[in-house]
Amino acid sequence: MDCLFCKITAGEIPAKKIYEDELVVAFHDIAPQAPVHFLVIPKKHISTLNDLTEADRELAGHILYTAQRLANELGCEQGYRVTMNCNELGGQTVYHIHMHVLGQRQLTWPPG
Ligand code: D5M
Repeated sequence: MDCLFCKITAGEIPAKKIYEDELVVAFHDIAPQAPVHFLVIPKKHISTLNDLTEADRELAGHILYTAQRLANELGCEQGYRVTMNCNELGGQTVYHIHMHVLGQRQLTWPPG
């Protein structure tokens, strides 16, 4: 499968990895939108949030928990944002689900 994030998971494309376990990988975003901006992805290929199934409930929780843990480890304890863009109108450009974690600047609302 020609998937950028599967290739990062497999080590075929380099990334600045922060964390990895049997279920997820976290790495710095290549185009950071904040002083801290990293992505948490499942190793399993799931194209969009709409493709999550009942069987992925634990994995989805693990992605969120990993995001929280790493955000705090990277100095975002004063606040941060997690985002998952879904499909074209949601702003998704890479079709392997990923949770953005942004921190260490004042984030505003609503997003664009
Ligand atoms: O976000 C896709 C994100 O993926 C976007 O913020 C850039 C990032 N990206 C793209 N290629 C790479 C590589 N090679 N390393 C690290 N980060 C990358 P989306 O929510 O789909 O718009």
